[in-house]
Amino acid sequence: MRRIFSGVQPTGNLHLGNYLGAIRNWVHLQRDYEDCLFCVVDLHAITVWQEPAALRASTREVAAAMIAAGIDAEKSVIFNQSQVPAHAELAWIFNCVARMGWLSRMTQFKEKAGKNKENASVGLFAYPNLMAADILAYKGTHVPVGDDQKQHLELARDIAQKFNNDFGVDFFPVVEPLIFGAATRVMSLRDGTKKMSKSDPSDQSRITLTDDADAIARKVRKAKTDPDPLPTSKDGLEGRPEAANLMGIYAALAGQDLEQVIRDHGGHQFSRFKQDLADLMVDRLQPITAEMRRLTADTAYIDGVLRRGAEKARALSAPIMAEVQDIVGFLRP
Ligand code: AQP
Repeated sequence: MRRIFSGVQPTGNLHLGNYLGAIRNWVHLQRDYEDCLFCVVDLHAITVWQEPAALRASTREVAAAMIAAGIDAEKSVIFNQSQVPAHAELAWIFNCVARMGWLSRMTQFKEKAGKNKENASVGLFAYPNLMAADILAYKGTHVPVGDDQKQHLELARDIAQKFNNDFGVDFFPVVEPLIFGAATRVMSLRDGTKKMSKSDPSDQSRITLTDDADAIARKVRKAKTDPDPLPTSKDGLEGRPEAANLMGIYAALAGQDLEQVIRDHGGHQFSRFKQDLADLMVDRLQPITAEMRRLTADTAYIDGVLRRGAEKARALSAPIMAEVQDIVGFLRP
């Protein structure tokens, strides 16, 4: 059985990286895979402080973005993580399977906790165990994510294998990451060596899915570049992270490969290319933004989608969790 699972955190500032690296790929995958679960991972979000009202609003906004981008809410299961107890339950079991050493090597924890590790939440440290539980509570087999999640998925595979070994079972599948598309790692518009991210303090560093056409044009115009014209070959992108990022974004949005973008725009000044890129971005993103706004305002509809999704997700995870309990030795009187 092949089953897709993936998620996005409702932490605000949903951006072009989340769209090109994840959500847009999900839209394509739901055509090929019968079974797709797309989750608004609110339990993950609270590993760093979230204002409760903002968390609720972002949860609806992320669900609206998925639907506006083309996820079919009837065919795929869209839900928020906290409404399915299996996630937290299995995460606890995985807390007891995964080793401290494994989690200590996770680069995302090191980046997010920064110098002040003592003050980071325990949840932030154990985050990858919850991510493994998200997938394996449904025996998910394929996980489409951006490049930054590769290490966490390798850990999910290790956890599944250790669980199977420890209990002498062949129960959890080996999870396959699906990392594809022309923009698996969209970089910041202010620094081509840093990932575009929701938590970057500069709003100029990212294109968000709520930006209007003017904001998109302004941010692209102000994006950091170098003084040279665009390269005329792929080798010419070496050592030019900003050029590589903007050309990669163009390729992903236009549905072209990078070679084509280099053929069409190589030798142009950045000012000209930025105008083309902004026009393309507005053309591709504005219909999604408009639909997302409309859906976000219709809270009854969004809540209905999430409620029905959670019911389906609970039904899918319940028999798997019952088997997990039997394997672990929890008495089910
Ligand atoms: N810059 C990116 N390029 C490509 N894909 C990306 N993703 C995130 N950033 C990029 C992918 O988006 C999906 C959802 O991500 P998430 O909501 O779980 O959060 P994240 O990866 O922590 O996103 P941010 O923006 O980087 O948040 P902060 O600032 O909180 O760290 C994932 O599939 C991810 O790979």
